This record gives sequence, C-alpha cells and structure tokens, in this order.
Amino acid sequence: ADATTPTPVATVSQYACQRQTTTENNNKIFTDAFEVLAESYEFNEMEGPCLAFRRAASVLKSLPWAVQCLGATEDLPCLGEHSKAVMEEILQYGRSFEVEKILSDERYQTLKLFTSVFGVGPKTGEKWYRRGLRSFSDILAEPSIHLNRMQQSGFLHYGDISRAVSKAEAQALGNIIDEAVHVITTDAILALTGGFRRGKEFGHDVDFIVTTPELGKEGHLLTSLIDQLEQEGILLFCEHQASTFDMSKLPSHRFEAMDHFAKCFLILRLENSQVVGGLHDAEEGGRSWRAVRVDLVSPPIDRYAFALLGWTGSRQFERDLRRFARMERRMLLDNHALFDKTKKEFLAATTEKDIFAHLGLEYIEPWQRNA
Ligand code: 8DG
Ligand code: MN
Ligand code: MN
Repeated sequence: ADATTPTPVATVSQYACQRQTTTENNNKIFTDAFEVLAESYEFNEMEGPCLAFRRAASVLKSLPWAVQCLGATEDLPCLGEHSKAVMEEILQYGRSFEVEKILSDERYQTLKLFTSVFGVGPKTGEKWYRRGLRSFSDILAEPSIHLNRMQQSGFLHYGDISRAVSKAEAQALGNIIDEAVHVITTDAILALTGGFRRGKEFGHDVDFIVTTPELGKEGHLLTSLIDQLEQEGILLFCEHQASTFDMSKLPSHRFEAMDHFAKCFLILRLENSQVVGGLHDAEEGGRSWRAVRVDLVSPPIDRYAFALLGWTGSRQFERDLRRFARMERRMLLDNHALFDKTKKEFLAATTEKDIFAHLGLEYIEPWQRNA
C-alpha cells in the first residue's frame, strides 16, 4: 500500500443495528451519566433530549476502546454539544456536576424510587409526587390511594424483585418452565429471550417465548402453563393478557411498544435448592426461596422469528432496527411482521437471519445486541 494513504478507520453507524455491542462496556463512566440525563428528561416528558442521550450512550457502548479525550469522538455519530460537554466535564474532573445535581434532586430521587416498584410507571410516579408523597410509607399510609393488583404485589415482593436475577437463577427458572410446559404438550417450544439471551450476567426479570408448532394452539398453551405453575404452588402473581393479534390489521403505522401476542407478567417463587451454586438456607438467613419477575410471550409459530427478534432487545437495538427499516428501506418492522411499503407486501421469515437479510443488514448475534 501507498505510505501516504491514511489507514481506513471503520465509520461507526448511527444505527445500533449496524453496530456490534457486547456486554463489555469500555465507556461506563460516560454512559452511566448519559443514562441519568436520559431518565431525567423522561421524567420531565422531554422525549427528544431523552432519546438523544440514549443514542449517545448506545454509540459509546459499541466502542471496543475507552474514550480518553474529546478529540477521539470527532467521527462518532449521535454525540451533540450537550453530550460532549458532559464528557468533557467527566474527562477533566472525573464527574459531571449536571448529573450530580440531578442525582441529588428530590423529584428525580422520588420518581426513581416510585418507578422502581413493579406496576408503577412514570405517570403514576408523577401523580404520587404531585400529591406530596415522597416515600413508600407515605404511599402505603395514604388511604385515598388505590393500588392495583400489580402494584400491591410490587410492594409485597419489593425486596426480592428489586434484587438482580443471576444467570444461574434464570437457568433454574428455564428448567422449571420447560418441565411445566412439557406436562401440557410434548412438542412445546421454549426459548430464553431478553437480556439473558444477549449474554447478560444479571437481569431485572427473565423473559421467555413459549409456543407450539401447531398454529392456533398457543393461546391455550399459556393459560394451561399458568394453571400448571399455580398447581405447583410457585405462582405468586400473574397478569395475563389474551392475544389481540390480527394479521389483517397489520401493518400498524404508529410505533407500538407493546405487541398483540398473548403474554403474562409473573412473579414466581424460586427455591434456593433449584439454583446450581445457589445460597444455602443458612446463608440466606433462613429464607429458602426468593421471588423473581418472569415475562412469558406466546406468539403463533408463523410469527416466531419476529417475536424472538423483538423480545431479545435491547430496547435501543429494537428502536434502531425499526428506524433503520423505515428510514433506509421504506419497510415497517414490529414484533409481528415486516412490511415492504414499496412492494406493498409482507416479507416472510422463519429465522432472525431471514429478517436481517430482508433488511439488507449484516446479521448481528444476540450477544452483540447490547446497544
Ligand atoms: P433486563 O430485564 O435484564 O433489565 O433487560 P431486558 O431483558 O433487555 O429488558 P426487558 O424489559 O425484560 O425487555 C426485554 C425485551 O422485551 C425488550 O426488548 C422489549 C421487549 N418487549 C416487547 N414487548 C414488551 C412488553 O409488552 N412488555 C415488556 N415488558 N417488554 C416487551 O417487545
Ligand atoms: Mn428482561
Ligand atoms: Mn421483561
């Protein structure tokens, strides 16, 4: 090669679905700060700046190197003036004063606390904050507050479900659900999805897809599975949503965070003895079990690849897959289907690889989707 030719530097795409992002984050000092800022904007319903900081964090997470000076960020996408100012502060002082101000802000702290309860979103948190409530005891002592079933369970099991779930615990739950689902049908299909499929060591819950090779049987599968877990005495909470999926109503134009498949949000009782390398009773102060959050989704088998891709995440990876499809390919992607607006037709897929291929994207492995 010619000595005057500069070494080509691979450019970083603005889309997370064109980047490989493992769980190894070399820029945690910056991305932690960006995530606080994003959340603070979310609490203030400022979607634009919230998304901007989420994108900035995601770009930094994909880098195989640590940013050590601002000059190194010159060719990176999605980093605006504000992001760079925060990074400069961190590079210079080891911390961001803006982030520290947010972390010590009463409103931020209270909304963070309230939304840490299962079943409490930013809207409810905000409502409670505006009523002058600041702590869990304030909420529980307020007679005019009605907690729904999910929130009641959220408070009841707060200690357990706010503790991270380990990979060993996720595997133990996988075995329990696998056994339970095979009591119902021998040909059941069970797949681990969410953060654990992306190779994370810890998660806030465990996500699974359950279905059957027989189209239409999946609706009853989920209700039977719930009955089975109930009979085993390990069902601590269950919110079941029946399927509202209707292929003839697709493609839906508005962005939907939620899909229409049958699903349930559970809290299950996991015995320590079922976890390989788990703590013994004595080490747990006498408790022989813990409560764990589990999500189950049950798509019809012909929608399996789309559901798997949608539920594997990360949320930022999913957002960018959809944005890439829309902006670069004139296609609509969601958890149910992929629609080509030019050809005016749905594109079939039986594997995730098929979907990446339809989108003209290099395949990204699940453990590279930690955007
Ligand atoms: P974590 O649990 O370890 O914190 O991380 P995660 O596994 O990536 O997050 P998650 O909140 O469990 O969500 C996993 C994926 O599921 C994420 O990409 C979003 C997706 N998802 C949907 N629909 C729905 C839904 O209706 N409810 C929930 N909770 N997640 C959904 O596509
Ligand atoms: Mn999860
Ligand atoms: Mn989940």
